[in-house]
Amino acid sequence: MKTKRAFFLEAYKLGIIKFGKFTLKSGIESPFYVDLRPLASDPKILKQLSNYLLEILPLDNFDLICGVPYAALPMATAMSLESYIPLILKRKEAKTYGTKKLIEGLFHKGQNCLLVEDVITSGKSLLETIYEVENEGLKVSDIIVVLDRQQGGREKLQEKGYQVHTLFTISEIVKILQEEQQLTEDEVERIHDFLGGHSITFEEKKKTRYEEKLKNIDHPVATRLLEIALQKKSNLIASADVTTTQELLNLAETLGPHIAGLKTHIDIIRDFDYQQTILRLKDIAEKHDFLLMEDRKFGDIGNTQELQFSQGMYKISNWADMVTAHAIGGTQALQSFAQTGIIAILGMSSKSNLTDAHYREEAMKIITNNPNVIGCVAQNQIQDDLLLFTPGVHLTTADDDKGQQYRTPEYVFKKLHTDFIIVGRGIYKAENIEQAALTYKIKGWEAYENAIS
Ligand code: 5BU
Repeated sequence: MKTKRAFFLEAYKLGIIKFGKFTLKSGIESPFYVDLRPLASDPKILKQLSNYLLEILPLDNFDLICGVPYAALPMATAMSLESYIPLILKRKEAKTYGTKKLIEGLFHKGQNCLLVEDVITSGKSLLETIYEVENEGLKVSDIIVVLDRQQGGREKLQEKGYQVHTLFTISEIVKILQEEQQLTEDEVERIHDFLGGHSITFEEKKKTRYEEKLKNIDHPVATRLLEIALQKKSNLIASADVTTTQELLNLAETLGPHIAGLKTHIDIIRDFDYQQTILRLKDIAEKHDFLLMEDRKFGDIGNTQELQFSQGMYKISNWADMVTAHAIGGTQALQSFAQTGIIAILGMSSKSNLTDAHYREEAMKIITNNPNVIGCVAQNQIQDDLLLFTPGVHLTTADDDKGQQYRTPEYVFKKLHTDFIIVGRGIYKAENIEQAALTYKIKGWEAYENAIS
């Protein structure tokens, strides 16, 4: 069997939990909405689910299985098929004719019946079912629940002496989705406030305008980049992940008028030559007014980084306006880049990376004291006196097969409050690269304007 986490992520794709603003039956506004019924429409998932549920139960204790109508009925049926524990069916309302039975199937008094429920909130509907099942002379000792919304139901039932087993809690799920970068920190905070019984607001903070950022950030490179963005109405940084000088220069020349910056991985150029590659690239950058970001991702001790930055054949210090660097080497290591604008890597876009909330918090402490850090690469909102650069942007959000995860410009501006989108394959792999760059430029700017208004 796959891990519980992997199973959840697959089931999640069926749309069983939604995040946003929902008004519950009680009139309360909730930041999430759960409906596990779609699970029954995927036989493979339903079968797997029943096995996960059976795995956590003391199966020898039960003579019968009964689902709380309706959502748990297919789950109870699947569990019965997998375990050979006989199923009984509880009606929602007693028949008004014939036997007037409330419980259907074969059973006799004194048997112990396992109850199955999809979601437990206050526990009210479960208590009603328990009462009705017990009324038929059956015993209920255990209840299995797929998802505990953590709103007191479990405790209430346990106080009454029932053993409640749960496959997932909402906190567990929120943690998984946050780690998978499916939820922003704002959303997570709101959910925790809600679960903690605190009042919540759904108002989303507006994204800070570039003009405002210009006032808050005084590094000359950041100022220049923001000025270019405003003047060109472009927050697009094209990632030039090509492997020859000619391709790099062609890309720079064609995209130049539409971009605020060009991001390079200079060490992937096969025919690198300082004169031919860099001096010509520099000319094009000047002609079309865009900045150069070398995505070197420095991650060594200070002395080595200094050498990697200024020596060797690339001589990055001579030409890059910005460089990317990990904060992993600590405060002093991050002082290796003279006045070049540092884009510190806080969170990566790839699947199962190690830049979790704790890492980001510690990295932020290192970054904040460095006057040359002008911004971060991150997949979450960051403080207002830094620029946020977000790679992993594509108009279609299907991930690649090497762990890259994509989001749309709309998403990253609205949810992450990004300042600059970094787009690689979405542009340089397009049939018409100029057209693609224009599309990303326009979409990026529209998304920015929507996020600030
Ligand atoms: P893509 O083709 O749009 O997936 O290219 C993204 C570029 O951004 C590529 O050069 C990566 O090296 C770079 N990148 C990234 O994708 N994710 C990250 O977290 C960081 C950099 Br840091």
